[in-house]
Amino acid sequence: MAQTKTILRALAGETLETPPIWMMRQAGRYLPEYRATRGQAGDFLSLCYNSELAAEVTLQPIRRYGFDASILFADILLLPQALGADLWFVTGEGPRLSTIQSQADFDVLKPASAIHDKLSPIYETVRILRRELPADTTLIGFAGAPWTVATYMIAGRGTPDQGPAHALKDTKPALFDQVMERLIEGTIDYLSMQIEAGAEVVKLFDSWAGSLKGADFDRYALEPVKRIIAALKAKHPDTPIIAFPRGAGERYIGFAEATGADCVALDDGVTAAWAAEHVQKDGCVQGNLASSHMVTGGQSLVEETRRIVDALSKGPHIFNLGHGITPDADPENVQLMIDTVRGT
Ligand code: 1CP
Repeated sequence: MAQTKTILRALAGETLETPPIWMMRQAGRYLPEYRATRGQAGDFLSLCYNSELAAEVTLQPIRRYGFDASILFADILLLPQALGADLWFVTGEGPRLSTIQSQADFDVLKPASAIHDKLSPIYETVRILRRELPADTTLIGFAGAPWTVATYMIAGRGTPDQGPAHALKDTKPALFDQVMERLIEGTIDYLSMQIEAGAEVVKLFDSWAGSLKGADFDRYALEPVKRIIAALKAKHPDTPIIAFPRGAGERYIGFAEATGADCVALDDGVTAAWAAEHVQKDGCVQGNLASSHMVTGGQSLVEETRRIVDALSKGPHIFNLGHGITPDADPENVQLMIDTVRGT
């Protein structure tokens, strides 16, 4: 069936005159209406598991800006929690989890097939969104890629260099591989359920892929994503998949082809002109405006936005930031970016 939604057309490889647009973390703390709903929910995790309110915050940026896609409001750390890890958020600091340092720590985790009770409110959020989103807005589901999720599960928190995960990988490879296997299985099950509930596209966030070098990149960033994509495509061949190996640099080259992803998301560490030459030749790309422009705005936002749109205009492109929008961003700069992309 011919697609009418612009995001799905770009993901199918079509070059559009105006790239469709959405924004990572588009539902987030830079928006006053998000802060109000989050206050109503109590805290961040309560918001994630309250299907009505999670759908509400997902819809807020669609109402305000009319983005072409909406991304399910949830978090990559809900999967480890469903596998049995403790998870909580410390205000102003970020996530905290139980750690994995030994076989005994791993052995308390549940099998991948046991995640759905805990995650059922997330599937309900997806179902609400499919009913309530405008007909031309694409719904994106997501999960973290195994390496990135493993870095949090092993360290018990975000880390600047992913040191604890690298240490476990290098000193206890058999234990590390068990963590990765459990995450691969859980991610396949989790994303399958999101698709069955109504997600039209899914995205794998590998925010820390850039800290894997050489053969480690192939083994822990590329291979797991390839396996997840193969399993999802076997069950849901028509659902496009976006991969985001953030910080991959030169390894962006050939990543879509090697993993079977329909689109790769570009961070702001590569230029759009370079990506047009080396990455977009294999299919759709998404990205890559530096999110700092959402804080600073002005003429440099406009010029950089135009530069990216022009550089990627000869192939399939979905406009986005290179990483999530930050809480200190000005909502008016988001509108300026959208107007610049759409030429209005
Ligand atoms: O206080 C708040 O309201 C929480 C801020 C927040 C939000 C809005 C967190 C905590 N998560 C989210 C939502 C979220 N997280 C989405 C929703 C959809 C959207 O984009 O609008 C998505 C896709 C994520 C994905 C996510 N969570 C990633 C991958 C993408 C990325 O930004 O690199 C990661 C690494 C996380 C972990 C996480 N969750 C929250 C924070 C502050 C972090 C980063 C922790 C760290 O490393 O310090």
